[in-house]
Amino acid sequence: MKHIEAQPFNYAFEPASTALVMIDMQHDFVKPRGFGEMLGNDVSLLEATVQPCMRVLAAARQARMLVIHTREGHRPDLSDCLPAKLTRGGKTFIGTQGPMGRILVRGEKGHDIISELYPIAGEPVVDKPGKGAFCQTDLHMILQANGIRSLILCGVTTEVCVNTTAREANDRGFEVLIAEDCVGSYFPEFHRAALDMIKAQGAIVGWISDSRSIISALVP
Ligand code: TIU
Repeated sequence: MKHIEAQPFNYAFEPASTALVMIDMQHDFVKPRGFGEMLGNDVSLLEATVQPCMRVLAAARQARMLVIHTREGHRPDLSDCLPAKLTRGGKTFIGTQGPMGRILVRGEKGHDIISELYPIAGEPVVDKPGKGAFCQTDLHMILQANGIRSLILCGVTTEVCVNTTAREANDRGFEVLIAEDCVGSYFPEFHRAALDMIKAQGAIVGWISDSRSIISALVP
């Protein structure tokens, strides 16, 4: 068993049964002129996560861990986008034409993962229509087929897709660790509160650590 320094207490894991899940590191959330910015957010707040994410991704690859990438988005005909989601934000953004193609539509540049963190051969990419990565996807089956019991989460945004996925995973019996400098939010106060909620009450949802501690456990 290996250990990562974490809160509220150290996180025990075996690399062979642990997956790194990179959540929604897509142009539409991280870069200017995408979905995040159209919703009125300052996307530069998410840029700080890219470098630490790159370091954790490299360490996970070196440790031969399973790496999974997720992307939030929809079919071009939007048949998998529920009306309630389509009109959130007070306006229809999803599916409209933006500078990086149609917003949050699969196959468009805005929907794809940023080049710094691009998947390599053998790393499953899970396309998800919702905020949680388990909702209407084959993620659970991929984890089970690979004997995964522990998840290290990176990505955006802390209180939306990362938090929803952490809760879904915890309820399915996975041990979830979030790398705090590898997750980001458009709202610093939500970021902090979202992380505090995960680790409260003796890791009620999971553990919080950082890229440095994770990397030193993965590639000592
Ligand atoms: N808006 C926001 O904070 N997030 C999302 O819509 N999706 C993800 O977090 N990926």
